[in-house]
Amino acid sequence: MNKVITLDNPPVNALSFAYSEKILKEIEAAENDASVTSVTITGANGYFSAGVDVNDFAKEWDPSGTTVRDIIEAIERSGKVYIAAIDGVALGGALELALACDRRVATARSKLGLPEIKLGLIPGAGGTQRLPRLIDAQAALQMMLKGETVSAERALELGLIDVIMSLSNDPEHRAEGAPDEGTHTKRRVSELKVKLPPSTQAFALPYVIAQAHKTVPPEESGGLAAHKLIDAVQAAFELPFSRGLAREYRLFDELVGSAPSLALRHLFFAERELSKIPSLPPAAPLEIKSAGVVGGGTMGTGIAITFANAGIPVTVVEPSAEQVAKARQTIFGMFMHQVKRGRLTQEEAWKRGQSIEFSDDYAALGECDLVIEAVFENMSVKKEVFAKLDAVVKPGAILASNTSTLDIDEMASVTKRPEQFLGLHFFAPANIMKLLEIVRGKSTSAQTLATAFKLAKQLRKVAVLSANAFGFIGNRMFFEYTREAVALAEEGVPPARVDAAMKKFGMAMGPFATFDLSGIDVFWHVAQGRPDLALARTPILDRLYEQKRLGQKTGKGFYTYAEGSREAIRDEEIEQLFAQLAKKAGVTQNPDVSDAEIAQRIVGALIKSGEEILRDGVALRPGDIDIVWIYGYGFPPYRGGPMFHSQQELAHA
Ligand code: 3H9
Repeated sequence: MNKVITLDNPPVNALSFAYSEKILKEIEAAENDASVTSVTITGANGYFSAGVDVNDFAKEWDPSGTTVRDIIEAIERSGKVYIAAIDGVALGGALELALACDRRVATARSKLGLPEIKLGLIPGAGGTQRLPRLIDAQAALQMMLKGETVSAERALELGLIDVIMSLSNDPEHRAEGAPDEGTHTKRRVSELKVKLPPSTQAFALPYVIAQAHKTVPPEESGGLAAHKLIDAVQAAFELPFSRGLAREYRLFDELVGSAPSLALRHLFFAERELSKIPSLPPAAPLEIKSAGVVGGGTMGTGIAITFANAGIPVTVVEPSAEQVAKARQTIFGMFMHQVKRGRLTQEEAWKRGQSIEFSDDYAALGECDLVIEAVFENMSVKKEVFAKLDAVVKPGAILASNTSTLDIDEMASVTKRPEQFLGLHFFAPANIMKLLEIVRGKSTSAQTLATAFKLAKQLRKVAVLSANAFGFIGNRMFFEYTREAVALAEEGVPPARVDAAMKKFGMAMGPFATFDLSGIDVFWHVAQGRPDLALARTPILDRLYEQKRLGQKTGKGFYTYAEGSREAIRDEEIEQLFAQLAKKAGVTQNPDVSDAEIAQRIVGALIKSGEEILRDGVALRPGDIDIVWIYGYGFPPYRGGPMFHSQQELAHA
């Protein structure tokens, strides 16, 4: 007789300590029942299981309690045949559980993976020992290093599952019809031989690939898990199964308390908190079936592509036929670039391109469900756009501004629909950057916000709610961050050194390189409207603006750039300019600061600004700020974001 054990622990059937104990008991009951010859393990609630409950790691991780390891060890000892019948997601410890079974079947929609590295961990329930035995070892290592989730089809190709089949809705007959069902031969993965002889190259290559994909943080800190993963897989080659497993357990247990893992787990939960808005009445989101974008510049075209990529038809409006042609060309060029890079097929690029329409007439936006303005960052220009839009866009449709600093309520005031008005602040390049700030005006309705969060998911963006305040969350902090970088340069630290120290800290890019990438003119214009900003009071921006040193786009900014190149070359002229300005202002020179001090000062300014933002109620939670800085500004994920980093520093002070 076949017994079915169903993983049913909503929402995602996570294998917590308590739930693992329950499942272990069911397995023990099956083992003690002589009439049971095979056991099918399956899932419920649309998932097989998301793996071990990550909350259990937040508590003191105690592997001597009941964990998935005990379930797996019971299956491994058993003489009965175990079948994993997967429908939906099977991740982490849950896939490891499936790997310990004798057969694995999955529905076509299923997704399988060992994503532990994304939490700064390695598979810790036999995954590093069984996966390289079951499938090609190099593919196994690569999958674990990237934390990659594969489709059922790919899993079948890899030999990770035996067959793709549909599963009965009746849990008792879940895997009926599975190949070999009823034959009682054990097929322990632990008894298989690793499929590839050990070689340095076989190990090094996937590591390099993973680095390139930025799934593995740099060696000195977050790379810890990647090294331990390689170490564990090496054991699968060199040691008998049981000793390899012991090594994996030890390495995993060491990682649970490591700083990068704590940070990455914090981010995992912070990301899932984002759409929980306290005190917001529940509201059914509207469906955005078509969108409009006013403005075909860098932001507008990037936003249009984002919609097209998500399968939402979009219309781009520019005021003249000439500008329309330019916007069309930009978008066409961006799709062609994706094709050249092998990221899109010609057909797909064509299809997406066809879903974007262009017009020089606002009337073309009349039937859109949402229209986003992405014109020049100037209040009167934006108000003019919204007054026009409000007159032509159908009632009930949402109007949004992509402003990065300006007052949403002032813009909403020129419309008759302030409830359907909000900020949707995309980050450049909009089709690549994951962050979206959703800015809530004083009248923005709960339904408009709910629609924005749902849309963000469709657009594959990570959305963070911000109150309507200057610079919202990210840019307000960015101005303080860059102000401190400028202060260091005024004290005689070359911009290139400041940037190098920040990269060493883990930032994707130094502050001066970011100035040059975004354009000095962008900051200068913001500063004109906000003379109270500390950054606005530093004369360097005026000087660069006067000299037309606007950054990468003019070949000169805080660095110089060779024609057509983005490589930043240190420029002594800038250092001399800083020295002159400092002398005039009587700034004491102090160039002999260490890299650590540079990072401490700049990140310190960032944290101070984050604290103010929380105090002013601009961000809901410290975790929201962390997410903004991870996804919008290249803060290193293995430090958990500025607010988490500050908490950790305090804890260790
Ligand atoms: C592991 O397994 C270690 C082993 O190797 C060794 C051990 C010895 N735990 O994302 P969603 C919650 S490490 C606890 O919005 P979706 C989540 O917080 C684990 N909670 O839904 C949220 O809660 P709430 C390896 C979890 O459909 C709710 O479920 N596994 C876990 O967009 C819905 O989540 C992973 O890393 C968990 N493991 O995506 C998988 N997973 O509603 C991580 C989810 O209160 N999880 N929750 O906010 C995921 O990738 C996605 O959540 C998943 C669902 C694809 C499963």
